[in-house]
Amino acid sequence: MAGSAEIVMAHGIWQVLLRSKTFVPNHVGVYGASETGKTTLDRQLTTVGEIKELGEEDRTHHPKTGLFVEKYRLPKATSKRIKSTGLEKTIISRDLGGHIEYHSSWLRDMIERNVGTVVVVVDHRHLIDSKNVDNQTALGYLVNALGRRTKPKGLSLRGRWRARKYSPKRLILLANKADEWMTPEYYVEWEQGFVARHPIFDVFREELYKLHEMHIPVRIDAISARYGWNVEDALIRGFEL
Ligand SMILES: Nc1nc2c(ncn2[C@@H]2O[C@H](COP(=O)(O)OP(=O)(O)O)[C@@H](O)[C@H]2O)c(=O)[nH]1
Ligand SMILES: [Mg+2]
Repeated sequence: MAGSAEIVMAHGIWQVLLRSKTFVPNHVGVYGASETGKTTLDRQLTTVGEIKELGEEDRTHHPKTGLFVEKYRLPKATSKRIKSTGLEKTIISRDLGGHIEYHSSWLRDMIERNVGTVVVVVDHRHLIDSKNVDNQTALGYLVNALGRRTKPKGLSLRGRWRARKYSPKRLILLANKADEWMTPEYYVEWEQGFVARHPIFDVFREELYKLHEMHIPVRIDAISARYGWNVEDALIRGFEL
């Protein structure tokens, strides 16, 4: 029966395609204000289980390099595999610092690696203290830089060429430390898909609209990097955009 053989063949090819897709490395850039949990997230993706609490000595810093143009030496990007509901992806990311002096290093990282997926990690500090704008500053910087196609200092020749047209394929906004701010009532809403309803996201809406205008799809979700809750699921779902 030729018909069924074709189906078997097609199925085989489909399997191969599916398999190989999981090995295509996706460049992911993880940015956000200091102490939002980027290093914890990086470790969560490389190991499994609860990550120890990180203190001041664990803050991420980069040494200065560059003879003529001052820039920071960025840590090596590492590859991680993430899995969720039968889907598997290989992502490549590196753990950058969140302090303001590193903001332009985020851009440099994004452009040099041609990052397709930008992950912005925020936490609930603006809910605790309404005067704190660390999270808004971080997202605002990125949105502004993407909108203006800001060229960071210290780009390679290739990077400078790419910077003229660079735009990420998607942005995932992750509200971390859900173990601290998520209530049982909100958990129900989150489960039903109404994640965006939580006031933690209110301060970001204007910036998110700007991204929509730039045709960069945005997905928002809640995670707990420290306890590994919803981390891989949120990333994999973000890739659906
Ligand atoms: N409660 C809670 N604390 C977290 C979570 N993720 C990170 N933290 C804590 O937040 C602080 C900053 O984390 P770190 O990963 O160093 O942030 P980074 O500066 O963005 O790299 C540390 O004390 C972490 O233990 C989380 O999911 N829940
Ligand atoms: Mg860090």
